Amino acid sequence: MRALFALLFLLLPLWSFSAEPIPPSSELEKRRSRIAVAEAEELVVLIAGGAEGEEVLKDYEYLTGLRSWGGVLILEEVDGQQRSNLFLPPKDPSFELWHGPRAAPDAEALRLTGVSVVHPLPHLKTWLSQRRDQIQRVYLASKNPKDSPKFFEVLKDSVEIVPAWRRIHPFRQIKSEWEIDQLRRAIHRTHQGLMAGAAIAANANHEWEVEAAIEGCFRSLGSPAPGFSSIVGSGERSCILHWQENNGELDRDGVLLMDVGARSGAYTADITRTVPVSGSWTDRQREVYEVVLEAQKAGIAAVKPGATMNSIDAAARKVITEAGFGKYFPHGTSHHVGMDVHDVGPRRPLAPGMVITIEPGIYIAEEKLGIRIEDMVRVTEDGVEVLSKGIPKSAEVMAKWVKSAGAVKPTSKENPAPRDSKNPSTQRLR
Ligand SMILES: [Mn+2]
Repeated sequence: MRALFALLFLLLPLWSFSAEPIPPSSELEKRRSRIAVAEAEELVVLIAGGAEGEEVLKDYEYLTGLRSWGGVLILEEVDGQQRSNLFLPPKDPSFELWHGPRAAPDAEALRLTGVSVVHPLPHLKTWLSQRRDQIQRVYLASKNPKDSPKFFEVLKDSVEIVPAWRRIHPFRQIKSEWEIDQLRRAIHRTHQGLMAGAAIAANANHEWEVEAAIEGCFRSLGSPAPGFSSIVGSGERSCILHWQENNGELDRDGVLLMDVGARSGAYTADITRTVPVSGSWTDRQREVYEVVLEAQKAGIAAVKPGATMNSIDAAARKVITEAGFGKYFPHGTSHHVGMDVHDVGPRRPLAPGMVITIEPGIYIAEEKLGIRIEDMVRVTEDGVEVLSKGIPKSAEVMAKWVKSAGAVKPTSKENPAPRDSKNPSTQRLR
């Protein structure tokens, strides 16, 4: 029996080492099919990069689903059809000794990615030289600027190199149902982490203890890593917009601001909740909290196709300004979120499938009082869906989260939130 299990284990494809989902090949094919190039004259070239402690180029992962280092994806047009060429490093036992299995140029890579052809990476130079006389323009994405001469020395000097994001990001900005599912999973994990962080606040003395509780919860639920450096600030540090040192003492009479995001695979959540460290709001804290909450709801209500980041910001800002706190709201209200916490542009009116944050805040440094409330929303055909609507945000529940110290146990059950039916600064927050 044990031998049978060992055999089954050996037969598992290398990707099954990853519990995190990768996109089905049909999804990847759909993504690639939107990227058109001129036949014979143009190529889209994505160089994965990657190294120890460094992830691959996001646009490469977006179009291949692969996270292993060293691949190159080239899209070309042949006989009116897109042909996708994936160049992968040959299987290398010495690489795998140090870093584990990685995608190799074989039938399994072909099946998982759905590309037209998989080539061994050493064939790349010959492949390019065969197209030397025709190629006029290359849409290139690479993490390393030195890649350009290295890969294109075989092409003519006159070849125009254009950033590939122009061809990719307008589509990456629109999230598919599969991607929305990933974001829901990341949001669920973030919900659990925020509760764990609030619950420990009553018994902790330092921001790092809260950070550890949050990130420990994320990891225990399978998040590969936090989607960005956690912001955990109490007292005066609640007013530092990107406070990431998280090394201060908890202000027992103050607030605790937690701006964090777990991941699901390549996708990150980005949610902020602010709680009273003591488990009880002061009147002043409560007053400011209610203004931010009202502003956040106004921002959410302004989301619909055709709205802009500016119009949403204006809706949220109006509430804060009219309440007399205008000068204490020094950042923009929204940014796109997806594979990157500040996900790709371009800046344009909102369209169905875009996912953005709504995160107004009021930061009164002289009172050591900073409050931000951040949710993630999806633009729908007729309005907005709050993807993080399962995460409470009322002042009452925020206080209860702290008071219930010890009672909140992270759950490993994946339980995404139910679906909803229904400019002073442009600086973006996390
Ligand atoms: Mn954010």
